[in-house]
Amino acid sequence: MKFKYMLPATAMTMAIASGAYADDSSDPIIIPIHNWSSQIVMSHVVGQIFEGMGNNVEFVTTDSQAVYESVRLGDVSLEVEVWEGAFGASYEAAKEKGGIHAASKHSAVTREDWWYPLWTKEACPGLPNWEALNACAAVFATPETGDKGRFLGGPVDWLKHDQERVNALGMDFIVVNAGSAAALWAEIEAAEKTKKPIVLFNWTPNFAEAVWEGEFVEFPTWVDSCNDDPSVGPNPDAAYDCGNPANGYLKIAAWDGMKEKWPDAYHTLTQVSFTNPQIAEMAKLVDVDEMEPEDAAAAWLDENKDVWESWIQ
Ligand code: TMO
Repeated sequence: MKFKYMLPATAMTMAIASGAYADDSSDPIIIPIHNWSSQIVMSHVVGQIFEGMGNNVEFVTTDSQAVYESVRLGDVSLEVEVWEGAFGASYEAAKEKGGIHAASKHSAVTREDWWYPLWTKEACPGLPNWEALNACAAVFATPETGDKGRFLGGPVDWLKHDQERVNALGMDFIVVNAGSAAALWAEIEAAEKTKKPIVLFNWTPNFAEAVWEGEFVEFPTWVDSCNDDPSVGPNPDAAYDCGNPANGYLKIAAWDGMKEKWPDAYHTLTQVSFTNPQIAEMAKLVDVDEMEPEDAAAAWLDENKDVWESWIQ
């Protein structure tokens, strides 16, 4: 990997001066990267900390669901953002097979769900209630969706099961998936010009909350087995009839073999924990300030030494 950005100087100096970190294998720690900004920046933040400790690091772009099988098999070493709503099921399935565990849990509390910018409420005053949203479905109709409302979902690999939810709750909506996270932001920006009502997928922590005031749609409350057990949730005959967790976890997953192969990097990974504002800031550096993820990570590390320096043994 190219060293085109500044390494965290303090960690680097410490490693050289103390001769520490010799326990770690010189094989690269492989960090997977996905398709939303905070995950990409955070991956580089953690990677640059490891590099500062003298480790080799490689980044690979991977599917955000299949990655849990890759971590389990040791093909990639870790995953910095395991969102309960989007990836809880894939993570748990891999964990059950063995080879992957949670090395840390961020202090951030997460939510991923249907969301609207606040101006949408004028056209649909019963919001945020989902039944009120459904009564307003026609407000969200487009040529593409006929007389049904259009819900703009995230990229398909986030696997939100939105169409299943629409079916299970008998909603008059059609789900259209965006090709990228950037397409979601472009859609809000375009709607803002005329204050057009829209409903789309969004999440927190994210940069968006500092840019557009908005609210999540309140669906039937999430219950753990809602997506597996039809009898759970308001529709006794269908799964996927709940909202996503409103207070979801955000974990860091690691390959079980990491502890033995890179014990010092692993120890540091177990210390990593970010807050909602810290994660929103990482996304903002890319999505608002238009920095390259590597540069955003270097800038974040430079500004926040008090947060991460103590994570290095
Ligand atoms: C997986 N995501 C945070 C984009 O919802």
